[in-house]
Amino acid sequence: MLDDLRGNGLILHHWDTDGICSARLLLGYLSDKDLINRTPVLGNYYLTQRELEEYGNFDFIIIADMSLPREDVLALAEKAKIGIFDHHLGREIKEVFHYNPVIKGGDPDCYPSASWIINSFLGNDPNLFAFLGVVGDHEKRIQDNPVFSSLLTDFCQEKDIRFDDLVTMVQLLDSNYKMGDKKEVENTPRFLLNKGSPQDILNHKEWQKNLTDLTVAIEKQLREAPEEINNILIKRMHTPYNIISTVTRKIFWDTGKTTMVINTGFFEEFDQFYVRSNKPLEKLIEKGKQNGFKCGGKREVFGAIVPRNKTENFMTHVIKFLI
Ligand SMILES: [Mn+2]
Repeated sequence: MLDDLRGNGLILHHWDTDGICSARLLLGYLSDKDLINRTPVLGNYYLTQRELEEYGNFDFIIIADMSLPREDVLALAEKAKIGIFDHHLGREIKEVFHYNPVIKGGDPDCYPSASWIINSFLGNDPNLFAFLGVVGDHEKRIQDNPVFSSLLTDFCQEKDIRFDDLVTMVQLLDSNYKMGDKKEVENTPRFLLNKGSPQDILNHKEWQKNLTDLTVAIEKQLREAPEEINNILIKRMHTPYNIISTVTRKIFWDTGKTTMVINTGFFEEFDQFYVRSNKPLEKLIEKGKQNGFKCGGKREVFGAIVPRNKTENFMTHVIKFLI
């Protein structure tokens, strides 16, 4: 798919470390092409009407680490040749090149990030960007993955970096979307193309400042304990920072209990909704999509953007599913 692309190209990628590293790897491989990279409106797992129009004139579009709605992909495919590289759950979109081993039945443990999938597809040896995407999506939990924990240990030894440094790099790369800085998210893949050493990332002054501010905001949320209904922890918060996935992870990993977080402070008219559970969430994702909600996720994660007046009702349905 990547070897016969012509004309103007666009990479549409997730705003997190995995998405950024996926874009970095693709930009490197396609360095002779006329190519830009963009991320959707931060927090949106779909494209707005405006974005669909803006992206309607490219010859090819590569979507990385995002499970965009089928109708959005097909709208883009009217003009552009499309390639999707992803590891999120969902249905295969047969009309385009859709490379996602997980939806074809592959074991998610063997495909822990889009960056890993893309790097293998490109025929590269494992490298910093492939591993950063993996650490980004799993953090310390990746050390429980038998295959990848030993790959990571070997990589760290060979490059003389510590696993904790990889985690810090992820936090720095993720700091831009959490601050709501879409432009900087979009600048980062090219920054990594030109200055992509661990030190370049670790010593980036603006990202370090972001991290300090975010740590304060996250700790503030974690200080107020969640309520508990039927063994499910429910945390409501009102913050302008895009920290819902981080807050959910922390509560879930600290308690081991199914965790639901609602943030009413990020969007104007919508609430952010996020669940982490030991229970498989595939069916919940499917149900949400059938009911017309903007939602998605992976086996252990469910995220949705819900119109404010529907949030309470939506929450009741999700709790019913979870207990
Ligand atoms: Mn990912």
